[in-house]
Amino acid sequence: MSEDQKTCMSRRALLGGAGKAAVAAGAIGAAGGAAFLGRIDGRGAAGIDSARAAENSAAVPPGHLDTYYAFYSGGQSGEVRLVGLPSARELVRIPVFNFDSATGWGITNESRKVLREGLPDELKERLADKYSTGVWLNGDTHHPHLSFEDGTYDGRYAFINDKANSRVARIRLDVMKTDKMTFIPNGLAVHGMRPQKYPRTGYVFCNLEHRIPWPNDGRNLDNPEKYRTIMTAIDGDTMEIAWQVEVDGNLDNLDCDYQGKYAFSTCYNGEEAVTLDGMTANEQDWAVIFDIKAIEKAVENGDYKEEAGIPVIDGTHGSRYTVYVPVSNGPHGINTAPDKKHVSVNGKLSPTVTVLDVREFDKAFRGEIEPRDVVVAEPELGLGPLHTAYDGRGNAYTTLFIDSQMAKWNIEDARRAYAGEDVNPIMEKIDVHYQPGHNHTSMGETKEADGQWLLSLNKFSKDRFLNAGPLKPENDQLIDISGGGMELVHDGPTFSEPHDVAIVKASIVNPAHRWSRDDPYFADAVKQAEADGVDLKNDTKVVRDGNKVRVYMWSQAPNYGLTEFRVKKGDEVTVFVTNRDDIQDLTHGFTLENHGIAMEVGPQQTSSVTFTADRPGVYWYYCQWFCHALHMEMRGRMLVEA
Ligand code: CUK
Ligand code: CUA
Repeated sequence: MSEDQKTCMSRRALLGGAGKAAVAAGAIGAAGGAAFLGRIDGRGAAGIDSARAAENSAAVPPGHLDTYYAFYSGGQSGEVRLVGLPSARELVRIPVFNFDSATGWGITNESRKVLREGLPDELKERLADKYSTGVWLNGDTHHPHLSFEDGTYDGRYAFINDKANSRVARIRLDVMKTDKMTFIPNGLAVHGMRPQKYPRTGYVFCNLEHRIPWPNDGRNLDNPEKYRTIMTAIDGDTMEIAWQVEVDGNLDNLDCDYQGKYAFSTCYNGEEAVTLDGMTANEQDWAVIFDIKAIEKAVENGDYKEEAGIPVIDGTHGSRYTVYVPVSNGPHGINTAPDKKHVSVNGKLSPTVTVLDVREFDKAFRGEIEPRDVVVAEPELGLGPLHTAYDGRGNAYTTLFIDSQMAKWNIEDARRAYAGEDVNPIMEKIDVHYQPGHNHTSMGETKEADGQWLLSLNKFSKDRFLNAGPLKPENDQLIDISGGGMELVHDGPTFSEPHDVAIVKASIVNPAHRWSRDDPYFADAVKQAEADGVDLKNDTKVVRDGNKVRVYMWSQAPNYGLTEFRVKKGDEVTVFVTNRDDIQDLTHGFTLENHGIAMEVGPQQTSSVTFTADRPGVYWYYCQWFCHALHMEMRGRMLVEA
């Protein structure tokens, strides 16, 4: 526990209240803080009216730390956001598939290397001609999930899908940077995605939602019956694709078990149609279960064909690697409970959630029971169930999109009702505002679900905030579930659809304060410097190599190692900046005026950027992160000779 957390704990004890309900009022989030801030006015937590404080258990006083990290997807912004909970204070944004002006993501050589890995091979060379960017700069992130070991988070990585451009990325939690990106062929729209929970991650399972012809080369445009799609397993350690499984229908969301044996997905288009009417025509769709061990054996034994260089196993109807469990038309979310037994398949078009028992899956694969016999409950909850979260006490919370409600229900009671007993599994419903999609509980997708907090990610905010124009924010609502009920404690506007979020105990994530000098993230720069005989931390040097010029400089508040460098018109210039400041929070930058260039250079980090000096003249570069009283003076000139 950090010093700050200790202080926080002791203050809590001082207040003498019951747990977090007694934490004093304070800033309650990025948007909602102002009203409460006035109550703090430097008196410290002890000076606060505790009755008022108890009104809002989401309050975290200024200077105090949150107890959870929330990893939000950024939806169609293509990024991931790091937020502290319960205050809902946004900490940083982590650029992934998007372009980011602040950090130079999409500009620096280090980020472009990662982004280029996420291009399909056939575009790696061609894209540079077609678009000046040379990389894709949009994405659509939906499902942030952290790496696991033995059923709980291990603090190494976060993974995130890109529905827009069929990619999966990995974020290193030590530096909160995207370090790998994988493009997935043989389908379109990477949607459902989960890391393996046991024994560790391991695989990252990814669904491709939209069917396309194989090969997708123009010969089968008008023959949807020839379209196919696949589930993909990526190796989370190498980010290489391990194998794929072809399925019938399509693949929406995905989860996996706590035993390391099965992954399972929802399918809303068993019809394999290409129009809305077609996709919703049948009364039933299904959830498909994948037998991971059997698939691994199939790969070992060569029971596959190769598509785009990847082993593709046949998992269509009749395959021994899959079981198709019929459920009502159009299921959506699929969520494994922390009890390690139950899986909720959320009905979407049906008012029900279909509960599967993973302990029955072996029998279904052996053909001893019918696929549908793995269903052990099917409570009717309300209209538009999309996703389910859990509190670790045997209860489930399901979002009802159409009803704009959160339904709390008990899993055992739902089983008893399904078995014919006269019990109502629904415990409580509350209104949320409005149209919830995903929800998530603190540690709720791990075996350590702690039943403290529930987030409802609502697609519409309507009248809940100041009118921001035609494009309004979403509304993410924080619900306190620690007391056994559901108490709505905070509204938080979010922009550009965070579909999903993972809420993680703060102690599990341990980011660094500074970069390590031998970090692989900028190893290429270090290697180039060695070849040029440059000590990055101590030398400044301009190396000419034909019309390639490499400029090396360090930064140390408020100075650059070089206050000018001289190149010729037409030179391909690479600038390396190494921040030799070792002080926490002392980030510098390098912005080159009128060249579209900016980069972040964190403590002990090296960043580099390559561009063509195509216009003679004087161009200033300056530091764009306010680092020192003389920050404005931290600048230098690039002199471009005609
Ligand atoms: S999906 Cu968005 S509400 Cu992409 Cu997880 Cu369900
Ligand atoms: Cu360095 Cu501002």
